This record gives sequence, structure tokens and C-alpha cells, in this order.
Amino acid sequence: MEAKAIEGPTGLLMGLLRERKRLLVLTHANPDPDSLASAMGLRQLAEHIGVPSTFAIAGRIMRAENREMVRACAIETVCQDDVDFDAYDCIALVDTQPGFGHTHLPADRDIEIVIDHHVPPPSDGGRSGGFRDVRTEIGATSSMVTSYLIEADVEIPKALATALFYGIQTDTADLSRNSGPVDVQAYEYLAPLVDRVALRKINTPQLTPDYYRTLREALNNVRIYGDLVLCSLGRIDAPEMVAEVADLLLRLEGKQTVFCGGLVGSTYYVSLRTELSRDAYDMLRDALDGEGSFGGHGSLAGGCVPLPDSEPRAVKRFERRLEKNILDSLGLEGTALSSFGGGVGTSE
Ligand SMILES: [Mn+2]
Repeated sequence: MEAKAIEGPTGLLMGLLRERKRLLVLTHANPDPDSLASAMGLRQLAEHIGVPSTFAIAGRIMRAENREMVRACAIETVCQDDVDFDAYDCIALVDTQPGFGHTHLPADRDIEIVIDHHVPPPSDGGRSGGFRDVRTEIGATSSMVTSYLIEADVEIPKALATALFYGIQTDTADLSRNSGPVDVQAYEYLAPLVDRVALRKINTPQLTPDYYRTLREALNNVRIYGDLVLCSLGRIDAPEMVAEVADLLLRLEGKQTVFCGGLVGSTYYVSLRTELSRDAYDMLRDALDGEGSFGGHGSLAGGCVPLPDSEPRAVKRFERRLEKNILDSLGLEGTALSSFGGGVGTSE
């Protein structure tokens, strides 16, 4: 009996993969659960077709949850610097697109497969070709990859189901934000396949003393203006920490917007969370005022600015400028400054 032809993006992607010998899967420099799971899922699809593949990452996986995910789901990665790109006749990019600042790609190679849910950058440098599936109405790339696997009738092992499920969970806050029907369908399909014990371990990993030291530092440096919370983490090991602390501070009673920043090497990372009706992307663009690169939508945004001088005084100057831009853009100039302990001055 002849197999039913698969239509839409899944059919196109499978058609392309069938004509390739070896696939290299890449993502952005600081892989998050959605990107890790998407890469793993795409490799499963390639394997189903008989195409061997490799997943390479340019940065490091730092966040404790993500490291536990890599361990618990047995996600195989290699360092992108060690990859011989000529050994692959097909390159895929998941959860990001050519042209994003945090995405490092080999020079002179087309990215044949692009699967993502972020708003495209102003230019991709003419580098994507072949298969491009970018749908901004979808909450997680993992949902898109799951839909390919469902349509292609590929078996999803426990570890992969757990990874994809966690990818959707983290990018959509359990389907509570930025999500649509494709996310719901994938989430419900995966739910019975998930390794619940592994998932709990990923959600509550062991944390290092450094983590608590950074957190203490962060909490000592909270600056509150009205319903806005600003927090400077100083020098940190992992960019993910700014997002994590931002999430934590957004839960502070009566607060609606959080900006959190920290220095990794000589790059200043910022993370923004808001419950206001204004788009987080627009707010971060105003705050950075033309510096660095950034992305986001809805209630979340993040970005980074390479600093020419990362000496403490220069960083302080940069933070003061950022703070002024944020206060200006939110109309909070002159508002009293306070911390957890009460008033400590004004913004002027
Ligand atoms: Mn994502």
C-alpha cells in the first residue's frame, strides 16, 4: 500500500531532507529549552527519513533547568567551533533566523531550513533558502516540530516528548501566553508521552552556591519607581540569570514592569517583563535607544549591548543612561525611588 502524501510544510520539509545526505542543526548562542527540544525533534524527523544529523551549539548551556534537561533527555550536542561545515550538505536553524545578533552562522553557507516563531529580523542577509517555516502566531518552535512529527507519523520517544513538552511549557508559560491552536494540539499530544519524574527534576534542579550569591546581590540592588522595578545583577556567569530574576521580580505585589540587567564578559544583557498593555519589544527599543540588539513580543523582551568599556564605572554610566531612558519612556521621571526597605531618594 502506498503511503498517503503528506501536504503542507511537513511534506515540503521531508521532501527536502530526502535529497540530503547529512544534516547539521544549529540554533542561537544561548540555547533555551524550546531551541534544544526543537533541534532534538528535527533530528528525529531526519533519522526517520534516514538522514544522519548533528546538533551543534555556539554558546554554553548555563541555566540549571536547561542543564538538567540536557541530562535527563539525553540531548546530544557538539561545540559549533569544532564542526567541519563541509561535511554537511544541509544546515537547519531552529528557534531563530539568519540575521539575529545572537545567532552565529558559518560564513558562505546558505541556511536551507529555517523553523522559527519569532518576528523576522529586518534582513536575513539573503541567507535562508529551501524550506522556511516562520509563524509568529505560534508560541514555541517545539510546537511546530511536534506538528511535523505527528503529520509524518514519527514515533516520539519518552525523552523527546519530555523535551518538546518542556520547550512548549517554558515558551508559553503552560499555554498561558503567546500561544495558539498548534501549541495546544502539540501540548495535548505530548502530555501522555512525557516522563513525569524527569520533568519534575528539570523544573526543580539543584542550584549552585553561586546562584544564591547572584540572587542575594540582585535583591540588594533592586530599585523601585512606582510600579516599575529595576535590578542590576552586576557581573554574572550566564545571561539567563537576568531573565530568571526578572520573572521573579514581576511577582512583586503591585509591580507591572521589570527591567533586569547584568554583565557577561563585556556584553550587557537586559531582560524586560511587563503586564502593561504596551508591547515589551517597543519598550526595550526605547530603553536601548539604538544600541545593541534585541527581540521579543507581547509581555517579554530581551537584548544585549556589547560595551566598549566594561570597567565598573563605565558599566554604571551605561546603567544610569538605561535607567533614564526607561523612566522617560514610562513617564516616571521624578518619581520617588525606593527599595524593599522603603524610600531611598528620587530619580532626579
Ligand atoms: Mn522559542
